[in-house]
Amino acid sequence: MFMEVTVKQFVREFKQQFQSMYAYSYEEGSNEQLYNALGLLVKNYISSYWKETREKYIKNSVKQVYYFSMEFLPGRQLRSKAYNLGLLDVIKEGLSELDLSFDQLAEAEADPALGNGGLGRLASCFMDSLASLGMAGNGNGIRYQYGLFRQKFVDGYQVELPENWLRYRNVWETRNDKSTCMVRFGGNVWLEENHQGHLVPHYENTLNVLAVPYDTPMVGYRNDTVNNLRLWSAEIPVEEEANYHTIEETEPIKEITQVLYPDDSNYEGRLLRLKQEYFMVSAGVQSIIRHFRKYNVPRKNIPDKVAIHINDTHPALVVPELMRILIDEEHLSWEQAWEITFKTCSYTNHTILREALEKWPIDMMKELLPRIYMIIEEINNRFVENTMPLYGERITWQTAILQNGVVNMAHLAVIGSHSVNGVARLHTDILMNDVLKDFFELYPERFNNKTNGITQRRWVHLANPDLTQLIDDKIGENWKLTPSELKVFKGFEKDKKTLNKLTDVKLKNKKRLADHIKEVKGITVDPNALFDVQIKRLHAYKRQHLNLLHILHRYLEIKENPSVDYVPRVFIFGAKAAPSYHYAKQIIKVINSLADLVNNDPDVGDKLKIVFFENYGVSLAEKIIPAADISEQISLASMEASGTSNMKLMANGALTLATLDGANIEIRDFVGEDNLFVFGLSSKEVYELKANQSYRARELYGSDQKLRNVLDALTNGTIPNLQDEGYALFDSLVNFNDEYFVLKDFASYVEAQNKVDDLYKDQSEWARKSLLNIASSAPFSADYTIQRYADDIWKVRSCVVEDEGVHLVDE
Ligand code: 475
Repeated sequence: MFMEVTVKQFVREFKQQFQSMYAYSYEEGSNEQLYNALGLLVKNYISSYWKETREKYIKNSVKQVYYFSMEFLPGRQLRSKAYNLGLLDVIKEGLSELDLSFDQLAEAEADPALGNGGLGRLASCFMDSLASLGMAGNGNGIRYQYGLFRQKFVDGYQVELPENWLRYRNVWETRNDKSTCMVRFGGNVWLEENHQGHLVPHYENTLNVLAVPYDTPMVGYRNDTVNNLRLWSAEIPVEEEANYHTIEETEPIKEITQVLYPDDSNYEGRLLRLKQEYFMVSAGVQSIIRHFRKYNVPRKNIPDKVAIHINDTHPALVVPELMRILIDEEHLSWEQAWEITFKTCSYTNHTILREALEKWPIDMMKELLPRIYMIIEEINNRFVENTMPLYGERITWQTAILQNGVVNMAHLAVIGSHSVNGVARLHTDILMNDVLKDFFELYPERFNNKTNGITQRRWVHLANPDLTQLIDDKIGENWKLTPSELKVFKGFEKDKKTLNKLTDVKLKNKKRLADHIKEVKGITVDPNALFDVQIKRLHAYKRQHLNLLHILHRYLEIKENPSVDYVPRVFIFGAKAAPSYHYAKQIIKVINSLADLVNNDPDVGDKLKIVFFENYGVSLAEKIIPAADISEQISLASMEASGTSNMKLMANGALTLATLDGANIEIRDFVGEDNLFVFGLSSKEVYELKANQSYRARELYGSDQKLRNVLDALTNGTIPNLQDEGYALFDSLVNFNDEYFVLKDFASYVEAQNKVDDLYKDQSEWARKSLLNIASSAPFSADYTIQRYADDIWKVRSCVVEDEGVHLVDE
């Protein structure tokens, strides 16, 4: 069972490693250098397992999953890799013998922000679970040279800076020049019959791009499994270098993998984004097929040996690309190729936001990917031919791939996959009854739910070591391998000593966060105050502005009556706005200006503090989440597909304050109604309100005095240093009828917040509920989620021998 390295051996090897890299003693090394040396040494320890895992998969010819995603958000990797290897303690001890601090070195690692938010982080949790379950799971994505922008606030406004995460090298990746692929764009394509009577495509004037894979090991939790995350980088083909005469001429190639698109909610339809998508898809599919060619797998057996997962529609071109290779290069018939493709592919939808759904102009697709477009057209024609006689005109045209001059990528993904899933029960219901309801009529058997999950290894064991120790002390360590055993912790809900310890752990985490707040924001907060946390992308549907209105309400109440009995609170935000999302940026500005007002008003004191962290991401989340008391999950019901910060916060003992949206509903079901705070419209009510168009935001403004005071404070100069941002909010909420029903939910939100205060006054009752949340969080382990994907969709099994690694008994 994994890595036997003694402290002595580690110390020796670390010194050697450092010296061989930098040619001086580790004592003179900077944190970056020390981190690099340590990282490479750990990677060295990993390498034999990486090799053996690969060989094992090949030898046993096991079925492999390829998770295609435009985004991965792995977070810093040193700690989690060392932990999963079982080496973390040895390394810490060894370093301290050298008078070095592991924590300090670990902070020197760049956090690869190769994703926008939930979808990318989910992909990385899944990679961790696949390896930890001993399943053959590969990631396939893009090695963006620049990750999601680095967010700064200047005078309260968001400013975006480039995220050059590769500046100091990336010790985890291995460039794999043996496995490059060529990806073709544009040019002319025509079909000609060859000697055997096959129609084969001929290409001229294509732009050829070399796809170079960079592989990163994904280490399973103490089970000898190391899987592969393959990220592709675009380069000029060596043999074509002479054709490029100036730096400018190389731009169209280099730009393909230069930067991540920073919008998680709006489909823009830029040509470059389509290039990125096809580049990643084509390189990935080519390298899969090449692998199976090499091992002589009969083509018809591909679905028994490969599952390709399409993470949202961004990689949906997998469908025509796999068809292309099977038909043009493997010379299969259309019918054979289709059977294989459809059985191999599966698709997850992550959002119902209409503006996020990808629809590529046919003209653009035709010009950039002529052969792929021909195939899409043929898929569409056959679909229409088959569907029309059975279901008639309406359904057929509603579900067609080609509609009004665009390629509907969700339709391509559904038609080309044997499985379509949503990411929480409610979300899947909405897909079946609304967003994809015509498809549900055509293919009910394809639809299924897979509620999201998170890896407790990163988000509890490592982010919250004191809580982990407390749980270990009470129920033993089995829960780490069998998450369902966490429920044993419920047995301590009435144990005063345990509850006190739990309160101590939380307070310690809050002190640590308070220090960090002081350091980076210069704000002094009281660790005994209630820490109220909303961390996620900034979007109107997530309703950070509802949170804002409530804070403003409290502020006004305090000003009117300084002795009002509010529990001291620190409102903590972390959120990036898409650079082109003007309204989201205005909300950021208003929150920041309100923070300036509230944090410096002597009448307010500790009753109210607002901390808006800059540059929210995985590393910051790891600091905030263990210190949270309240988890704000306040999206308009029906809008948030699942949420995953809700699960992380719950697992760390925060109490959820939620609308009945996404996975919040399942959280309620597991922890019980009494142990969280629910408010607001239900998704059914939201649908009804929208359908009967009876909502009048202005009437609420007119009739609710408290609400009016708050809304007026946006525009009457109460909040200092605003341009038109307060008016913009007021306008959208009052004059443009409040698209996300913020005003409608305001009263019940305030009421719920008051209940939060009341409960917090009873610290032992609070601790009891917190404990129940922790003990009820196991069902949201990504290990269970992945087991369900494996059983129901991918049909893959664990390759580790019994009694090693993670065990999934009942949930
Ligand atoms: C949902 N990202 C969460 C999470 O399932 C859910 C969209 C377009 C372009 C780039 N990124 C995106 C998303 O749609 C996204 O992150 N969706 C989120 O997926 C995981 O928990 O509710 O909003």
